Amino acid sequence: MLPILYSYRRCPYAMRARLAIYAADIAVEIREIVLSDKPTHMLQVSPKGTVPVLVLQMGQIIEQSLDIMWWSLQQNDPQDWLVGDFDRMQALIAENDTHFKQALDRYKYPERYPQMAQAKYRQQGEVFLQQLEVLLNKHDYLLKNTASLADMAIFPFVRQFAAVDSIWFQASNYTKLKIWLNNLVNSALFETVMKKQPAYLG
Ligand SMILES: N[C@@H](CCC(=O)N[C@@H](CS)C(=O)NCC(=O)O)C(=O)O
Repeated sequence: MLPILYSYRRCPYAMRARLAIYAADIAVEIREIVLSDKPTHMLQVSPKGTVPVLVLQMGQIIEQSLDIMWWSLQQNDPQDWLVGDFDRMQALIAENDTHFKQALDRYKYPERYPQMAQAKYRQQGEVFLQQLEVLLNKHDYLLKNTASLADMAIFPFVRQFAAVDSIWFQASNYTKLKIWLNNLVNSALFETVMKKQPAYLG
């Protein structure tokens, strides 16, 4: 039996888990869940009810996307995603997962957060985009000239941010960020992890 990955195609956390699993060339059974009808087995092994969840053969459960990335790359890291300044990778990912993700949710669903105008939420998110642009002026990826864990953990979220108003994003001055995002989104690896899967109802 293969390890099982409970996943959701469009979830950026699940995307980054799949990116690491495929990069590490680990065979898994992908179970594409329906968020409104989660499989019983998934909820039994991980009652918090979020994807991704990785169930290993010995019954071990890994239920945070970053832990899944970390576990996968420790098995096999052919593209050297873990090579580099680990503290900086973690700091960037932490910024993504807190302030940037919060701004992204508000920018994406302004009707749920009527306290401020959508443009304000975009400005909040742009603080992070500016930080990334500075780094990408120094090298092709965030920490070096090849991708690291930080790029792979972050770009699915920047992709969502860019897609909220793609005309605005394409017209923006984030020159290097646009190239970076374009390369990652059009990579063979991303194409592979975004292949459609039939829904698993369990
Ligand atoms: N901290 C978690 C966050 C995962 C998460 O929030 N996933 C969302 C989908 S993008 C989810 O499963 N939400 C549950 C729901 O919508 O019912 C991780 O890194 O894996």
